[in-house]
Amino acid sequence: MYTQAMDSQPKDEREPKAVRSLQEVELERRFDAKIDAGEFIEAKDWMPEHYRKTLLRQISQHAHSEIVGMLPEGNWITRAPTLKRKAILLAKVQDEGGHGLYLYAAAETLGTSRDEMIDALHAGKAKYSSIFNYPTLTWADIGTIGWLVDGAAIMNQVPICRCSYAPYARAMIRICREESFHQRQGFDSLLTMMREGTPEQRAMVQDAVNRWWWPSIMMFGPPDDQSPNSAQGMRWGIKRVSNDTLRQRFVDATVEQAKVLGVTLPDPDLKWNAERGAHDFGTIDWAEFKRVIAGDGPCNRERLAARRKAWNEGAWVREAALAHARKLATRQEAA
Ligand code: FAQ
Repeated sequence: MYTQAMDSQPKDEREPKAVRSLQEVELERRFDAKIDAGEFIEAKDWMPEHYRKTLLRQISQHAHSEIVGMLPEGNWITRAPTLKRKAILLAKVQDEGGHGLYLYAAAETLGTSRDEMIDALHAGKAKYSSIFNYPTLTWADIGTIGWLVDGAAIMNQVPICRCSYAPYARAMIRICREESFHQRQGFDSLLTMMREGTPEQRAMVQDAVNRWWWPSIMMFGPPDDQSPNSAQGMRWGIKRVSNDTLRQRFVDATVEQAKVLGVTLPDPDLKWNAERGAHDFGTIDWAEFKRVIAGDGPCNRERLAARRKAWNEGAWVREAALAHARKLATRQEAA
């Protein structure tokens, strides 16, 4: 069970100690040797406190992103243009909810309960991906999210299937399979509009691509030389590939897909650099990125308000489930 390791240590024992015992030094030596040998760490294995906290931060942020990420797309379920597109979108949004649940369960193995993580999100203390703070203005935004946002998510998440923490790596294998369907359905929706649509529909796709391109390439996080968590994350095998390398891979793959779609990526500096064997691209507006992750993006307040409302309105379901569980336990005790 994912929750076996939960609260197995009292909180004060998890705080870093100034003086480490010989036993702890030896445990850390063995842990480092396991990481160096490319072995996985399981929930019940000893791990340094900083490793546990780093994972908890990343996995819970990732879980929150999946759950908040349901909102911009969920907004379009009732307005999908055909039954086929509606069924696809419903399945996709449900998948994102499922991804959030696998990830909260993986994070719980590190000793923090789902309620604590959700409280941190609702209090505005926990981060979630910057990308979900942008609005979905037209139906073309839905295809564009699938193509660009899920495309960026896959690029970032495939290496996490080899993360050193096994419960996270296992969750990511299933998530990546589903993300791949998400990317394909987005591309397919845009291709239909570009090939079979009216000039207005084609213009709608181009407008959506213009608005989502830069936020999508921000998803990979700050440049490597300004990424405070990267060095240690790479050392521990939590991160396998750097923010800038993944961003570059995404740009290179997407340029070719944009040609097939017949859309222009909104960057006049985007061009092939034969010497580097990669595309050069323009300067990312990091001031905008910082504003969005600090809570001041176009939809931050709306997203958190929607999450809090859903949580409050779902209280009766949680209470009923707990009451049912208590009733069953009492019956089993009596039997
Ligand atoms: N947004 O030192 P680094 C999806 C923060 S899921 C907000 O480089 P790290 C599926 C970072 O947390 C999308 N904050 O950090 C879907 C750190 O802050 P902290 C989510 C960001 O952890 C599709 C600070 O900046 N994916 O899309 C962002 O080494 C469609 C410094 O950054 C994941 O979470 C950002 N974009 O690298 C769902 C994947 N970037 O915590 C619905 C797992 C950075 O120190 C619809 N996570 N920050 O206060 C990761 O791979 C990493 O955590 C990174 C950041 C790469 C996101």
